[in-house]
Amino acid sequence: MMDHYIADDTICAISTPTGTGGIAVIRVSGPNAIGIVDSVWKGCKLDSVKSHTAHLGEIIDGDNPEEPIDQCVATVFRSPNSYTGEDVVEISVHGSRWIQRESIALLMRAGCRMAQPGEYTRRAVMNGRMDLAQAEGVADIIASSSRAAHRIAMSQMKGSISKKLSVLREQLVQLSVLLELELDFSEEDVEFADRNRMLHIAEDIISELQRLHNSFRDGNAIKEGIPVAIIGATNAGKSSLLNALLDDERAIVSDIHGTTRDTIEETLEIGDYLFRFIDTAGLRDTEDPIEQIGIDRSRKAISRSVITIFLIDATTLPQSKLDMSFIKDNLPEELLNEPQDFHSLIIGLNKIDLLDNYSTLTDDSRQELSKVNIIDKIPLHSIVPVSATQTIGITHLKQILTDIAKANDISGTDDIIITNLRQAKALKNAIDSIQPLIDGLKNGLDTMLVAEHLRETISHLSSITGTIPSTEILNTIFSRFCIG
Ligand SMILES: Nc1nc2c(ncn2[C@@H]2O[C@H](COP(=O)(O)OP(=O)(O)OP(=O)(O)O)[C@@H](O)[C@H]2O)c(=O)[nH]1
Ligand SMILES: [Mg+2]
Repeated sequence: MMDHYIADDTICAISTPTGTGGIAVIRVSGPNAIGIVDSVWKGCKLDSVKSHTAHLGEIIDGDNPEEPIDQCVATVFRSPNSYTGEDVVEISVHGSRWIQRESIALLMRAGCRMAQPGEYTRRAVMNGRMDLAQAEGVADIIASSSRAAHRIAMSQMKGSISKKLSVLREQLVQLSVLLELELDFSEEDVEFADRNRMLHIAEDIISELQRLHNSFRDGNAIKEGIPVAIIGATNAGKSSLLNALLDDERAIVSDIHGTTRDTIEETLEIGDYLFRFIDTAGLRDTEDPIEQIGIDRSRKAISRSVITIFLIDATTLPQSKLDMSFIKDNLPEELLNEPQDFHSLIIGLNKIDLLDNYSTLTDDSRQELSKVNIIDKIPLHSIVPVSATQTIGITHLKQILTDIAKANDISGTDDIIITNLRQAKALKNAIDSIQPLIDGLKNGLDTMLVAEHLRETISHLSSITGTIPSTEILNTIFSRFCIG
């Protein structure tokens, strides 16, 4: 079992980013952590100090005791009250590359092994300091690049998903115990678990699991960047818009129609959110098979996006006036066929620097927008006049994007959110195995089979928090860590 995991070696690594810094932290963890650091330490004997205390001293190479490597602070955490659950010493050295390199080399000569990515957290899981979902939260916190992503990861690290699932799991375990009893007394034809009550509980649980599973799309968008597809006809200025948003010459721009052949993705943090912009190949009829592949990818990008910017070259508008029926006629079919619950549509009118009636166009868009807020079931959020090359209206467009993100933000609610593919898959498996349980209960299925479905559901739920983690699951999760 996990609580009895004892590593036989002591690991060390630099836990701060590579490079030079004011301070670098070297973390040493394992059964011999304190002894090993003591053997290279000049100062008070760390073996005799209290847990959770910090001590000034020097790191000394025994072969060259006259020349200390650094003056530094060692903080001692005794097992089991440390991050890993083992004895841990954290040494804060001055952050020169030389000091970091020499200190690690010295610790390794004294008996440490270099830690693998994620090994500290892995040991924490093995020692029951946290469960797998929490460990995934740690990886997400280290990787989080926006406030919203950080908020979700924090809640996961503190165990919100684990608590929720353990309540659901506990209910199922109790039912399972009753069913097993029934099976033991099968000859006597007794019913310990009231079938109606079971059905009730199973239905409550499946709807909760479904809610959690549905949160994955939004949760993952917050973590990986909210996907925003930029689509439209060739030469509308899509790549120019991407460059203007990023303030970088990322995509090739030219007046040749069909310049962008493949989708280009770039992330950008705006306000509290991370967005993932997808520049696409311009939509047009083409004989060119390569261009056709690109266009197919553009259409797919629509279905992967949460926000779609449909960009129109405003100089192609009839009489350069905003004409909603013209826009509607030119909307790509894929957008109209998409399930609309996730989509917000922004219509961008580009190249307004080339128009004389730029201000009337702006007024028209405001007026049209107040009349139309839905085009064929797609919620039309805004009509924005911009100039990608003259960077007019870009700040406004960014504001609109964060407004949409904020309006749909689930990270600030108390609801628990799944952001992790492994967890989403396990939830799906649990849902798939609880459904036949529900059907079975309705149709008076044999106790033996009901019990089997129940066991399967419990095992899928357990795999999320890793009540019984397999080596394979552990390896997959910790291979995602770069540090920690
Ligand atoms: N005057 C003006 N020209 C623009 C603006 N935006 C883009 N252009 C020009 O329009 C041409 C096409 O721009 P792109 O960004 O390559 O257009 P695209 O939509 O990516 O085109 P494809 O990749 O072929 O689908 C280029 O010559 C740009 O310089 C703008 O706001 N004003
Ligand atoms: Mg392009």
